[in-house]
Amino acid sequence: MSLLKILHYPDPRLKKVAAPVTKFDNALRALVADMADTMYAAPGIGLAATQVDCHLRIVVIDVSEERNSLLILINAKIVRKDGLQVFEEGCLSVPGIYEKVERAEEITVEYFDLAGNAQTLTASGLLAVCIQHELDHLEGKVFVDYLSQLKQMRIKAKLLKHARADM
Ligand code: K2U
Ligand code: ZN
Repeated sequence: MSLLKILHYPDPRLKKVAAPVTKFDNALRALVADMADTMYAAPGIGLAATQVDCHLRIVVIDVSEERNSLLILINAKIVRKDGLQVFEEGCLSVPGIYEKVERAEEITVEYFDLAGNAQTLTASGLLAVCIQHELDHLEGKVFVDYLSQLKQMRIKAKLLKHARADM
């Protein structure tokens, strides 16, 4: 079990765009295991590789009550979006900040599983929000980017002040 360091906003590495996974090997399996350990320990219901400074298109998610239904999305792409929903989001990279974000209510996602098999998933509700939130991370986007410039400035100032206090 290895816990990885989660980058905190406004770290510029959170803005990097992740590259596709090309090797479905033991190194990938080890990274996914560490990401899952890190997500469960945080605790969170999702984690993107970008957040642990690994810029590959990998996301782990578990929205189950029992915390025993790990979903691994590799090279995921949203191919259909329907409806709208508003959810008060948080983020392991933006500790202590919760803001409403509008996203698609239902999505269809094409991705590869850990064995390299192509899969398709249709999700709605919290799972749809989480998948969209995590795939944003792989594009270098954090949920605060949807907020007003004033709110973004205030959040940046607050988190930078906390970071200095922790030094
Ligand atoms: O990307 C992350 O930081 C993981 C988020 C995923 C998430 C954000 C907003 C909405 C749904 C999922 C963390 O899990 S934030 C913690 C959390 C926990 C339970 C429910 C919602 C958010
Ligand atoms: Zn996040």
